[in-house]
Amino acid sequence: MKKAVAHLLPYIEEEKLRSGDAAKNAGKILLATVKGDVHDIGKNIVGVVLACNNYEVIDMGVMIPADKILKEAKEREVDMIGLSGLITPSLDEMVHVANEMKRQNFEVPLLIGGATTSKAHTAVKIAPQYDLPVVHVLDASRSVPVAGNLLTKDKLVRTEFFENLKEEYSKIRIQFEQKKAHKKMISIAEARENKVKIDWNTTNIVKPTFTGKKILEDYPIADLIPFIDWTPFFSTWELAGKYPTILEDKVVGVEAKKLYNDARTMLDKIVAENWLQAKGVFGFWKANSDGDDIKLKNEDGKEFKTLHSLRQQGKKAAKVPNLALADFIAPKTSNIEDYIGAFAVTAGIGIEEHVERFEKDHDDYNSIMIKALADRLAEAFAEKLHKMVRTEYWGYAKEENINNEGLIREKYRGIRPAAGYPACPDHSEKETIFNLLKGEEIGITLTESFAMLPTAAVSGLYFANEKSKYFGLGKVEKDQMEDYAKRKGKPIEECEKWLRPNLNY
Ligand code: B12
Repeated sequence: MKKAVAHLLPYIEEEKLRSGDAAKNAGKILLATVKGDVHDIGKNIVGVVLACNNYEVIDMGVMIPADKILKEAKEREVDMIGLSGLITPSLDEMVHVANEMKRQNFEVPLLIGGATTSKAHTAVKIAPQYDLPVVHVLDASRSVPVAGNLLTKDKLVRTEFFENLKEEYSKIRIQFEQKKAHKKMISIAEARENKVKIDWNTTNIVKPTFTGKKILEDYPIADLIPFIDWTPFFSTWELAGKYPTILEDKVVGVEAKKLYNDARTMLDKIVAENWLQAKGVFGFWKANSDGDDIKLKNEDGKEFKTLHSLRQQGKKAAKVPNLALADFIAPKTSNIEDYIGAFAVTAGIGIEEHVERFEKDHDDYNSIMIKALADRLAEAFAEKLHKMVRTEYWGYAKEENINNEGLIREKYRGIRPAAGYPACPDHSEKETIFNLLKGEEIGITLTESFAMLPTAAVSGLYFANEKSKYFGLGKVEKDQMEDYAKRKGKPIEECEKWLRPNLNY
């Protein structure tokens, strides 16, 4: 890891020194984050590391449609294409790019990376679309040896690398089919029979202090800093370890401390010179569950919006329920009024001018630093607002007294599942959340893949029930998807697109 970090930092320094140096003869690589996806920190770090290993890197940026990527690749006669993506909808887009590369007779390797990608998905879904090497790369430091093996002048090494890859990926496809075949699943009817049992008559339902939505305009960044979870910050720089112990780590401590000090210095500037603005919108609505759906009601109790939840369908051990988020809201049949909340926050407003300023100076270090900090601040805003909701705005946990460590470990009552996370993997539910909150009023917009802009943004729902907990949906069967599509009033094919990794068929 020290090497990786040592690996990253000197590169970034060196890149600044040598930018524009023509000796980039290891090969020409085109990088892009696919259509509908806004995430670029990961891609940028890969670009810096490859550029410092004498690759000419053409970085097209984010939200790039397949035809544009392939047109640019042809015109620039690149030796390799690299795709990045953070959210599930991007996986289908990567399959589409590979398919188009075959249709257009491309003859260059394809690299796949990003938080949502995996070797399994690449082997099972992307590689079969294209006859040339398609390689999943876990992180930046591995992109160098992979690129080297794929572009080396030594034909033997290239061929051997591709043969080994083909063998490895075909094994993964067989394992995937076997796992799917052996996965013990139950019907959606049985799963609903085994839902979590809550006695609503004895459940203490607290009425929020208001219903409808509230905007937090220009929330003080300084007030968010104490809520920062620093551990993911260090993993962005490929430094593994938990904060704060990582600062004293024998191997990476020195690097971690340098990074942390630079980050604190930049945070001081962000606050003193108002580099970033944080805005949030949140609210509460009367609600009752209706099967696996959650019906929201306006002031006069009329249903006006529906959120759709999915239920775990894997066979569970005795006394273990098959969960769905709707279980945590009182059912209509209980005749008990319950409530649900929703939120969207960002800390990325104003970031562009600073990123442009750093990139103009070929200062990748600070360009990545401000993006990583904006992400941390967005997550900190979500954490702080949830605390204010529990103790004040909704007020179902007024006595709560938890420090930041406890908050990061979710030691509080209630949950804030973010759309796209394992309990609600369907990103398209963000459409309903944003209709409810009017996120555009605070400058957050959705892409066609329901990613949010500014990138440093988080959105989700609030559940107060003391039995509510985070869970992974896991795999679902066709019977539930047919029912889900009917409830959403959408063709099943469209619903399947948003839930591809969860389909067990
Ligand atoms: C930090 C983080 C965030 C940050 C910022 C993310 C970012 N990078 O822009 C914030 C807080 C803003 C965020 C928000 C959200 N997130 Co988030 N996030 C994460 C987290 C914890 C780490 C991702 C990260 O930044 N890693 C650090 C960077 C440097 O790594 P990386 O992007 O993976 O890139 C490295 C490699 O993948 C590789 N690589 C990347 N690209 C490429 C390209 C090529 C060609 C190559 C060779 C290699 C390569 O090299 C890079 C450097 O090593 C992951 C969980 C995880 N452990 O991965 C969840 C995760 C990615 N987030 C998730 C979700 C759902 C969201 C939200 C939709 C939640 C919500 N409803 O608000 C939002 C979306 C925001 C938006 N704008 O639309 C889900 C995605 C699930 C899915 N499959 O769709 C994850 C997987 C969490 C989970 N367990 O479900 N998130």
